[in-house]
Amino acid sequence: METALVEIAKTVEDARAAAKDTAIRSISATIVDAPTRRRHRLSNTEITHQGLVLVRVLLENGVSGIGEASTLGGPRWAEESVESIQAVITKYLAPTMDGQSALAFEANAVRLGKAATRNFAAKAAIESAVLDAAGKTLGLSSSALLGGRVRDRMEVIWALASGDSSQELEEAQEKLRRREHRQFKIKFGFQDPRADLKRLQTLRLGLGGEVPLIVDVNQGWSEAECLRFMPALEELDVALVEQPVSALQLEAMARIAARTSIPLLIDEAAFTKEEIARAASMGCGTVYSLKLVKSGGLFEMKRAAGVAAAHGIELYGGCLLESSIGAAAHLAAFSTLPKLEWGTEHFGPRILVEDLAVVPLRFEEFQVYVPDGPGLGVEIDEDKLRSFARTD
Ligand code: MUC
Ligand code: MG
Repeated sequence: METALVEIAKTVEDARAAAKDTAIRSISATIVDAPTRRRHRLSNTEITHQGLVLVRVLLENGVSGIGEASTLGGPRWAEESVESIQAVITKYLAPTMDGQSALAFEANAVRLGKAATRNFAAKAAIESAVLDAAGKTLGLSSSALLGGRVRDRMEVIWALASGDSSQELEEAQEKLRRREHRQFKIKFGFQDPRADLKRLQTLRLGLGGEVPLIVDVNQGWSEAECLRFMPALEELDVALVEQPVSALQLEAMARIAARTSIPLLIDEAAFTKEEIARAASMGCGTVYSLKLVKSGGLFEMKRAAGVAAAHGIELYGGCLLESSIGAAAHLAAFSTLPKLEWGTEHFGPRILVEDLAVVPLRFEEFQVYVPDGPGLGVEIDEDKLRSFARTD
């Protein structure tokens, strides 16, 4: 009995000592250009590489953590680019984290908020890396630090975005055959709406009536085009339409939502929880896409989810084509949400030619699994980081 008590006291002592040195010693940000397996087109950009920023945090106790900021087509999906993310982290955000405890999550978020306005991808990457290091120090998963898991896996949607309808149908059929994905999101908006509808018809005919199809217009249509073409989407039994009009036209989006039977997903129109509350109360949509590039942090993303849910809005676990590193951070938070009605679209690790994690996320039976293990549960593959890191 005596020995056991001594053992416990020693473990508590060790934990206390480790926790004491949780001060942040350094933060670094490395730009990564990771090739994708095929071109990925959206209304306002087209990529063949993913622009990511890998953030590494080192604590005084020697533990290091990793996080990832993602962009899509440089400063086009959002206003941040990999260059601005690296600069803002190096010059403004990292200095404000110097010496702060990795366990002071909320106080750290306040400090980051004071050091820079918006710049959400940069802030979220730092918080993810700090949470990873904190979890490794305490021997706890990030999802445990975020409140504990309600789910350890979730349905994962695949995005079709080459613009070549026969290639898209083939790709979707292959995902179905391999039991990897059974719900698909089609990118609209980079060509004439009639051409987009033809692609959708090909998919609907090829995949049958049961497969849920989501259309993401990425702000590409005017209200008049929505008036004209939404009935065709209803005809094709589209399950969800994402951000059909400009993020700035909230009134138009509300009018479109009132006219169609298809639920609208609010994406670019609402980043902060205040913007969610406004878009929700205006009736812009009934589903919200959660993303770290919009919330700026994992705890903040959970608060954003709460605001959306309070307005009766369903939740969709969004992405920005992150590698397993950034995806693991999102999944850590998504796993703790009481409801995640639409699952997630974290297919990023599978569209990259090479994922950045030593062990990529597990995709099985149409689901993606929240990685186990302390912190985020993923490690950066140093060789891949070296091969894709931008050196100039
Ligand atoms: C978006 O607008 O949803 C997510 C998947 C994809 O293909 O684009 C991103 C951003
Ligand atoms: Mg979207």
